[in-house]
Amino acid sequence: MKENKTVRKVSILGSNDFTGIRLESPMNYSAGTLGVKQALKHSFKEMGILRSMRALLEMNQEDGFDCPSCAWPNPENPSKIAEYCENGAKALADEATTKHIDRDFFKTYSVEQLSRLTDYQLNQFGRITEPLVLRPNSVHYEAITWEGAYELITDYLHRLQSPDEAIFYTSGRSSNEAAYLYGMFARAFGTNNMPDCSNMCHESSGAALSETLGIGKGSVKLEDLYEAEVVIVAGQNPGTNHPRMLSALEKCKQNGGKVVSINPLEETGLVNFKNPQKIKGLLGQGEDMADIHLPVKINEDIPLIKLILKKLALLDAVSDSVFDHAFIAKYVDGYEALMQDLEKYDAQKLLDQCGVEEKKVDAVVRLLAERSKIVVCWAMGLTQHKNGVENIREFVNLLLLKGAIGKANAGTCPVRGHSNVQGDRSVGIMHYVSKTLNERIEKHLGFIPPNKEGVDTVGAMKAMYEGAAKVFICLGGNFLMAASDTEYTAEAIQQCDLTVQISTKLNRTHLVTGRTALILPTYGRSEKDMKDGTIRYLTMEDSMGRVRQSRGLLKPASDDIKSEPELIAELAHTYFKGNHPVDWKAMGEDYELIRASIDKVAKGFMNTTERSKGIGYYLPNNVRELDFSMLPNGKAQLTMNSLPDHQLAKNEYLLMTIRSHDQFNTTVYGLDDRYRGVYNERRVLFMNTRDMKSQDLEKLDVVNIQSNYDNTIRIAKRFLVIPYKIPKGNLAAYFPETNVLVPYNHYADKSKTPISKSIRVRIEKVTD
Ligand SMILES: Nc1nc2c(c(=O)[nH]1)N[C@H]1C(S)=C(S)[C@@H](COP(=O)(O)OP(=O)(O)OC[C@H]3O[C@@H](n4cnc5c(=O)[nH]c(N)nc54)[C@H](O)[C@@H]3O)O[C@H]1N2
Ligand SMILES: Nc1nc2c(c(=O)[nH]1)N[C@H]1C(S)=C(S)[C@@H](COP(=O)(O)OP(=O)(O)OC[C@H]3O[C@@H](n4cnc5c(=O)[nH]c(N)nc54)[C@H](O)[C@@H]3O)O[C@H]1N2
Ligand SMILES: [Mo]
Repeated sequence: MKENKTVRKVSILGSNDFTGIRLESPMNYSAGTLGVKQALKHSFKEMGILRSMRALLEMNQEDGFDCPSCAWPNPENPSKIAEYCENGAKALADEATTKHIDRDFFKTYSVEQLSRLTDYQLNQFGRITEPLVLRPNSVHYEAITWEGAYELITDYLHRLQSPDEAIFYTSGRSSNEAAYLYGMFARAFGTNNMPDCSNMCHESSGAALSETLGIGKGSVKLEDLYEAEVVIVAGQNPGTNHPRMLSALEKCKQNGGKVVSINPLEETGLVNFKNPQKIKGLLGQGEDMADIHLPVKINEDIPLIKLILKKLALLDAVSDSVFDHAFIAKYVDGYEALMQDLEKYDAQKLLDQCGVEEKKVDAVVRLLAERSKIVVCWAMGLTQHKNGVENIREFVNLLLLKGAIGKANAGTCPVRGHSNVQGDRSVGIMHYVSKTLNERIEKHLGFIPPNKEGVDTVGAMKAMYEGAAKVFICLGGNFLMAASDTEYTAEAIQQCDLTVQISTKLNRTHLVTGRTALILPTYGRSEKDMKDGTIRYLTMEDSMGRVRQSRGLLKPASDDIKSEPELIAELAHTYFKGNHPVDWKAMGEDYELIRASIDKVAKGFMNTTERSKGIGYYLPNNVRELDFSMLPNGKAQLTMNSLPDHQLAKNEYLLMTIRSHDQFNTTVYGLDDRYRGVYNERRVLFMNTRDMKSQDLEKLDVVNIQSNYDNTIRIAKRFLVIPYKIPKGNLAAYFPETNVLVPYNHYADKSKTPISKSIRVRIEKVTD
């Protein structure tokens, strides 16, 4: 154990007391009137009725603001009454809450006291309303002026021996304007140390798609889903995490499309959906969603897809029309090699390994054999594994063989998480070096950016842990709880001299800090950003590459908080003392200047101020144009991906860490997971009844979960066992309570995304 540089005795994990569980059967439909009721309940409680109604009516509307929850796009003609979902409404209520905290709150409560609470309790305190500082020998945050805060950061930055001793983290809720200024400030300061939440999220998708299709983003537009013939939803729980996607799937089904779900769990949203925007849905008639559900074992998607490809290849050998040979000949590289490789695999072994019944696999094969307008949607169930990149490449193989790329109603759909995570990357938040971006920065911004690769999330943890980084600045997020290996990450953060959180609400990363810590409170999406009597707006990019404006309308939580772009600009101005080729201050005041700069520097952006109005504009996407000229032989790449090999000993399981229905990542809105039938408790472990029997466990027994990697034992304490329909040998529990189990040094090859969905664990009954 390293010596902790801070004197504070904070609790890293907070309380693990049980909260009074109640169990019901998992629900067999999502949304409906109950969804609407839940949405309004949260809103009214947090924001009051008037504020709620005003805000909800503007959310996702043309002149309104972008929902702060997920990155699912808005339709071109949004429903005038309610273009939001239950969880979007919760996200809004959470940010626009009328509960506030300030210096008096922190005078009353020390960080030590607060750290003993749960994440749920911390979030309940409400919005932070003024800048605060935690001084080295203190356990209480106290007020600081904005100027004082900028000077303090400047002072610490100047004291570093090298710019690489500072790290600039970004969470994906920031606007393009904020992320751009932030990324450019980090570079002007001299480092590419820009980890972002994407490293823990869709980085595997970016890596796989860049390599096979030449762009790290998806290729479909929202409207493509409406008339797709088959939509595969793999490793994703849209009912909870992207509820508005269900309206798109509903349209697809009404047009005769079929939906296939590939998931160890039969997630409620994929069973039946009662669309709350339609009378029919409100009256209780839903649309059955997944036509076929393949309950694949955790991380056995590759064997499953290989089996499907083998079966399709056999059919193709007879008819020659199952694969799109004209498309393959013109656009695809590696066909023969892939066919030969497939022959190496034994169909029966693949079947046994993936754990799905053959008749279900055959049903999907029949669907795919006859149809070619295929969309594959996926999220964390594919990306957060050791072979996360290969998982996605295998699905790309399927699409390429079917010619389901670069045409209407077909293609790739990595469903993004944070509402602007894709935009942040597009405007320059990345730890690696892009030569063209650097050239443009030099040309248009007039300074030479660093050309040494920076650290990603895993690299950041390690650098702080080892003392190689001393200042840690976070544009949003909750790094401590989002990153893997919570106890290691806590030690890492506590090694820092200064940690800075630019944030809206209190979370654990504000309590487990460097020697000195700052909180710089900022506006939420829904808040009105006024400057000299005019409203300013920001832009975001949705999951499908469309850039749109977002304009808040609510009164900000306080007069003493600042917009993200403005505070970043002021910090940069203070740091450079006005002596830098970029006029930071002017940009912080006038976002049009930022957008004009983005247009020149970031790839694909053009005339953004004009074009982002209304429904916005799409950034260029080579896959939509069938342009693969940047890839070997100028073609899309088929790849050969090996089978996962989890050598599980007796009584070892694979654990996936998933989201409940009442949380947004580390922000816990409530203690229910309605669709899965769990109420008032988060410390639960979903388990197959046969496994429970063989481990001699009863419902609601208390267990500790334990992982052992490289002879380091990590333990997540006190979870209640719940019998659940999950494949034998597999377990599920919620993130972030189980992040303690994820070893910091085990992650996906190539993307370094932590293995949060396939952690090898044992469980141990707690008897006292
Ligand atoms: N309300 C709400 N919305 C959110 C979020 C939130 O926390 N709350 N988070 C946002 C963010 S940042 C993200 S990235 C997305 C996350 O969206 P999801 O990826 O849907 O979120 P998870 O809960 O991690 O769910 C992963 C799903 O993958 C399945 N799965 C796990 N392992 C495997 C596997 O090996 N194979 C297959 N085929 N399936 C598997 C799980 O059963 C689960 O259904 O949602 C975004 N939207
Ligand atoms: N075990 C496990 N770990 C995971 C995952 C998993 O599935 N399993 N998922 C991973 C994924 S997909 C992701 S994306 C990461 C998420 O990682 P992060 O993005 O770091 O975490 P969040 O919980 O989304 O951050 C929430 C905090 O952001 C701040 N915030 C909210 N809105 C705003 C805003 O508008 N501006 C600013 N400046 N701050 C704001 C609030 O203070 C809030 O407490 O976690 C990852 N970690
Ligand atoms: Mo994410």
